[in-house]
Amino acid sequence: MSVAGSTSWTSFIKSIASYNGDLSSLTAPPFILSPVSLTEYSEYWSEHTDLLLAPNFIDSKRPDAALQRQVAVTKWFISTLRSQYCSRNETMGTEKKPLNPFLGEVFVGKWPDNTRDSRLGETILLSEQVSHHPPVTAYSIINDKNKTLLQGYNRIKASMSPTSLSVKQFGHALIQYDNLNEQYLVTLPPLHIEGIIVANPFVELEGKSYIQSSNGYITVIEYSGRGYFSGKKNTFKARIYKDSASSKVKENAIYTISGQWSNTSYIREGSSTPSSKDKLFFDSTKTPSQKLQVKPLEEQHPLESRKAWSKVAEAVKSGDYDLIHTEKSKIENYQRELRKAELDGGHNWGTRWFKEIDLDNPSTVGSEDPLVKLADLANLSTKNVVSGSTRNDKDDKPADSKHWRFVRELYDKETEIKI
Ligand code: HCR
Repeated sequence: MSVAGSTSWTSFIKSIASYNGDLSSLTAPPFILSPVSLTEYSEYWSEHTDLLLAPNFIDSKRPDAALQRQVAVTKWFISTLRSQYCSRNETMGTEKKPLNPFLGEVFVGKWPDNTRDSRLGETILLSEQVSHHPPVTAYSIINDKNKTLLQGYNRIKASMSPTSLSVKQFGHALIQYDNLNEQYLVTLPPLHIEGIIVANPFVELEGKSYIQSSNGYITVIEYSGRGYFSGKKNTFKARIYKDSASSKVKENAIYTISGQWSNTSYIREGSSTPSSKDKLFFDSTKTPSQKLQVKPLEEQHPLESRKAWSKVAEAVKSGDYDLIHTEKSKIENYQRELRKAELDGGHNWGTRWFKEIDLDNPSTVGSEDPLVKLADLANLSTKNVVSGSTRNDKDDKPADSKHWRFVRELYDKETEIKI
């Protein structure tokens, strides 16, 4: 790194010290900026559409069909992690600071069915920045052919320790397999960014996340970085239990899966740790992700991420700091004007496809929200707290019970944004 580069890196590290999850407070040198907005990250949930839809194709007459669906959902979830947490390192060399989405920004696209028998059908992604302070991205992944819907939202809270940035995720994902009348709650793992001091940042997952099925089955996934389980990076151990009560004792596990989410993992029955002699569970190196198909820029609406950020993205790619600043300021100033006009006119920005529900206020909820039943089964908090907080644990602090939900009718009425 040049002397100039290292100087701006030092001021970046200083700005990180007070970073709380609001990307606008981070002044990063150009080489650490990504030309991609955070609204695009929602795509990572379904780059293995076949695995997301797989539970629909498990023979429901099998006596262990529900358990095999839990295994399938676990496999899908593990398959998402490489894109979610490694893809910037793989495509751009290191983790990068994404563009900070503006309120109302959307990112949409589709995964066409590429199977010979067309059994998957088309899957679409709707991602929307539903809040700017604090930044919240909500998304919905819809496959009508198999009556499958994955929806969720996330926001982050960050804090700097002496050498790494610690990130807690708020929000969750919910999957509905309507043909199976089955729902799943997926919680989001904590993470930290290592390698900041040496200007080579990368993500390590930590702690736990859960996948709770409406059938009772629960998968408990424990993450560790380099060293803890096996000396290898990006390792995890997932155990599938009959229900949350039996998950209190590891020996009750029906299946144990272990390995690297960015590489290979193995599965075996029972609670002992599988090795490479056991059955291969997932090999992310041999399972290429299917990229979302996004319309060319000329066909995009001004609120669509790539269209809105195109000039900034070009400036980032060419490393032109002044131009990045000029183009970003245009977007930010326009957003400020919009907010002021809304304030003057006495109305708020209306979100497009998502609405905020408040579990403490039944009139906002409609029919029963799946989170209530699933969090109950998993003994997880239904409050707006760190994702995966168990009831009454240290992160289940006094908080509201507001969550973002997809409203299908709003999308059905959409006339401006085309997929
Ligand atoms: C923490 C992070 C922004 C948030 C990103 C999230 C949590 C967003 C939701 C996705 O579903 C999952 C996800 C994956 C990313 O790994 C995570 C990002 C990693 C880095 C980025 C920081 C804000 C970047 C800080 C700047 C770095 C270079 C030190």
